[in-house]
Amino acid sequence: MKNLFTLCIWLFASLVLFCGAHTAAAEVYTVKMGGDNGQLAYVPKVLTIKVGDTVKWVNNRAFPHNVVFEGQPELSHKKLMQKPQQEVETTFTEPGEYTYYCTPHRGAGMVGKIIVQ
Ligand SMILES: [Cu+2]
Repeated sequence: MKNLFTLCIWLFASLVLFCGAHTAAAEVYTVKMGGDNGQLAYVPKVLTIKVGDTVKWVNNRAFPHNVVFEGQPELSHKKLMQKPQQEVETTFTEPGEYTYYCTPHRGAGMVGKIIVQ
């Protein structure tokens, strides 16, 4: 009887741990478009996240900007953002390294990378 009780406790604890691990909240990370000093850059330039996390790009300075992952329209936001604090977001569901750029400022070095682990 005592063993059965122990088993039940163990099963319950395992269930709680298992569910907890699978409902761990996905994070939302913010990338500024345009440095605070007006620099044509994504800040941070390289961002490491986990599968299921979301990246939110927010218009900061020197816009218009956009977010283009070459060959991956489902991740991209090609429409130029003209308004202050305008934002777009993408949720990443596959691990990998994703480089992206801003169409008008690519030549000026406005490129970024999302590393999804
Ligand atoms: Cu730009």
